[in-house]
Amino acid sequence: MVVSKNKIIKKTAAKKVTKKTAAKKVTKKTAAKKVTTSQRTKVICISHKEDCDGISSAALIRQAFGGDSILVDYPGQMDALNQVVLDEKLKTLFICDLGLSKKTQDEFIDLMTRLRKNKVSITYIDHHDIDPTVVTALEKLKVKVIHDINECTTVQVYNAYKSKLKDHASFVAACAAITDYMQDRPLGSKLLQIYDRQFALISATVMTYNIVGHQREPDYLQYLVEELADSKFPHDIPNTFEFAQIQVEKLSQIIAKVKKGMKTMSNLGHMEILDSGASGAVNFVMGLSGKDVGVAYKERIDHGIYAVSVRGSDNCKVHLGRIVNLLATSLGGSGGGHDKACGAVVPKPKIKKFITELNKKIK
Ligand SMILES: [Mn+2]
Repeated sequence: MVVSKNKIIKKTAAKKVTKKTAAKKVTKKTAAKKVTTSQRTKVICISHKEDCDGISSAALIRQAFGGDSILVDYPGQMDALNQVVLDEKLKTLFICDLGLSKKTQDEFIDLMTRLRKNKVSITYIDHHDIDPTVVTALEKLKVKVIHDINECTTVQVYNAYKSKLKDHASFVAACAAITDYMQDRPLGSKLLQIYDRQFALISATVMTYNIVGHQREPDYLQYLVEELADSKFPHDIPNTFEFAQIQVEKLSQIIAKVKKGMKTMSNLGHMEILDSGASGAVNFVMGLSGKDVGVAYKERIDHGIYAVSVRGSDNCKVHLGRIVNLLATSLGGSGGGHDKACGAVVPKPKIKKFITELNKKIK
């Protein structure tokens, strides 16, 4: 109870711009106090921790609704959901920027069913390819589904909850659109137009490098969510530009390593990555291989799997996310994503098969 009280006070402090908002908060606070006997008061947002879109979605949900963020990667997604199902204080749940795959969708629906039985209000906001039967099942459960494959998640959060957000939220959303390659979409492009393009590009890029470079520091990622929710520009968060410079230097070393270690098949370039993230190297693998598809994979020794990143060039005409979803699932893993950018989790012994089969399926 103390925790949620603090949260409410914080929220009020952060939002004291208008009298109207302040008045609203006070009523909420009283309401929260009264229901100490009944249980559910918590707002939680589970969001993707690996990129600017996920972190920014969590930040805008926090600005609009308060509450706490749980930041996860794809392998940790279901663990987090299984945890919140047990949370007897949970009242409102947002799930952002976390696509579902053939492997995870049934369990996801099952978890949503359990949460809905406990009257938890759920909103699922995402832009990854989704099986239409999953949307139908979620809507039947009265899970609010905000889903558009044409706009990044943060832009959709912004669009849905504009009235609860500050003006600065449009900048956070524009940056997320840039990093998800979706700044040319109807809503994303409008948001970017509000700001100077170069200013938005450098902000989005610095943000991305700070997120990617701090994947093993959950407290720092939480701090970024809080700062963005507090309407900070990336350059106003201490040391972000200095940190980005370090990341840029690391990337230039990855270029050199990819040039040496990359291998090619008829339709793709691929490489096992040892000392950086697969997603940071995959664009270089594609670009430097001269092929229209690049695959980078990194072993997760603790999980017995490979984390795989796949990218397609503008010339790539197949939907990589769908192909990878089916292929990874058939090999006992999972995966999915967009037409030209997607990922997979593949059991360690199946990685060779994954690559040769992918090479066959994309010609
Ligand atoms: Mn996204």
